[in-house]
Amino acid sequence: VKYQFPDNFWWGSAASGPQTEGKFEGDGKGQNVMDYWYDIEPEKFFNNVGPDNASRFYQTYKEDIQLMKETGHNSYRHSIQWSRLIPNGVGEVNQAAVDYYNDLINEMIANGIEPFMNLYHFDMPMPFQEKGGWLNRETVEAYVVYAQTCFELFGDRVKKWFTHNEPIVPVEAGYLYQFHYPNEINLKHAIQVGYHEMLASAMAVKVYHELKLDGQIGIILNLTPSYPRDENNPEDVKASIIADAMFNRSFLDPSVKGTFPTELVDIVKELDMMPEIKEGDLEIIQHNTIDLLGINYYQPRRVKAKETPINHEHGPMPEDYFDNYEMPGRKMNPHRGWEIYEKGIYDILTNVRENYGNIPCFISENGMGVEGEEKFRNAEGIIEDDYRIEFVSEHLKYVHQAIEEGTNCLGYHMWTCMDNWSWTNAYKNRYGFISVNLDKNWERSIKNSGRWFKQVSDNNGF
Ligand code: BGP
Repeated sequence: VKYQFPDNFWWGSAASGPQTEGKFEGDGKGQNVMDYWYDIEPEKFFNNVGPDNASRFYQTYKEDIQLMKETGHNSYRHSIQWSRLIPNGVGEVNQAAVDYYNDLINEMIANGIEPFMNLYHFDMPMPFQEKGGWLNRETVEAYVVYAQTCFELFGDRVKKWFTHNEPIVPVEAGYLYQFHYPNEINLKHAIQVGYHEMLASAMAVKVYHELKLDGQIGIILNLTPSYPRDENNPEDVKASIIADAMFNRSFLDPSVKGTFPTELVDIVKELDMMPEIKEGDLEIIQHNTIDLLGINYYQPRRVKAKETPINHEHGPMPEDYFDNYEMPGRKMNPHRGWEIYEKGIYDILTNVRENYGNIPCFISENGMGVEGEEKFRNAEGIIEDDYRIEFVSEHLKYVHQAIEEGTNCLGYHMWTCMDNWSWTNAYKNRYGFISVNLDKNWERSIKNSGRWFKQVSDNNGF
């Protein structure tokens, strides 16, 4: 073994309730925003495949947990579906959901897989979406009640909790770049939504700590290191600092340090777009920082000083402050159109060590989306995804280096365990260690990468 990882390193993968369980309203689940959007605009979803066609984990989790074992998982992240547990968002708790989550958690533990539970993965209960979703302060209050319900029901066994997955995504997707409902372009709304998500997170952290449940609570952030076109050009560097403040530090700073970056606050004030902040909010954010940081890393952001004219059509936008830079020669994933830059993971981990008090952290998502993966299935029916093995091992080398240099990184979770449904992309990009054959009744089979990962986990390195 050349790259040996620390003892008790977390090897596993991540997924979410909405992407794996499916809609299955039969068991008392309420409607969430994705279910609703699919009902009204199915054509927005790749091949018209919606959330009711997720990978059926709700029915097959027992068998799926065996496959997790066979692929070396000692931990796995799932998310509780708010609208499954509390169908109207507030009020009555759905007993079928309590039974299901209890059984899921117990089954994982019995099989040596530590459950990591996330509370929010883009799945706003519809009764709250109708009132504006995260725009509305009432959602924050309801979310905190939901969080407390989860801690009280499952917190005796679940020791790793997360308040949100990628809170920047509802901001970007719903209110800036139009890839999730409600499809707006409205920076003022985007800022309010982000602020409320952050406040809700701090309030949930507070409740969790008050319950003294002997576990850790954190947040999962997709961090995209912002590299300037030219490090010696102060205008490029300034653009990269602003992009970093907007897309990374906007959640990273308040989550870990309890404060918002001044670069961002200055811009928001200048635009006269300060969110509604109630008395005492900022103290809550300041005093209720996280115990554990989950880092999702897929690709970096490359920026340069603004050169193109500002587009005023929709009012102010983040891109008024920088231009994206398509660096010549950068390595691209030909399938997903995302840059592959392995060293980015090291840069993030180093930044967390140097500038965020070396808070305990782990890689909570990293992975390679591939279209048309069926063509790599061999005669034995196994998908030969050696590109994924290379992708993961090249990233792991940098994780290893950061740990050697002192970063407190405790694990690596790939996105994802088994191919799953992904928002508007549905099943277009496959990410799993395990394939799901949609033409063969959702049949599962372990890919080459899953077999490889088992060895990595068994050897605690590679
Ligand atoms: C992350 C999300 C996941 C998943 C993944 C892959 O940002 O946390 O939920 O969607 O991206 O995304 P896609 O299938 O669009 O390539």
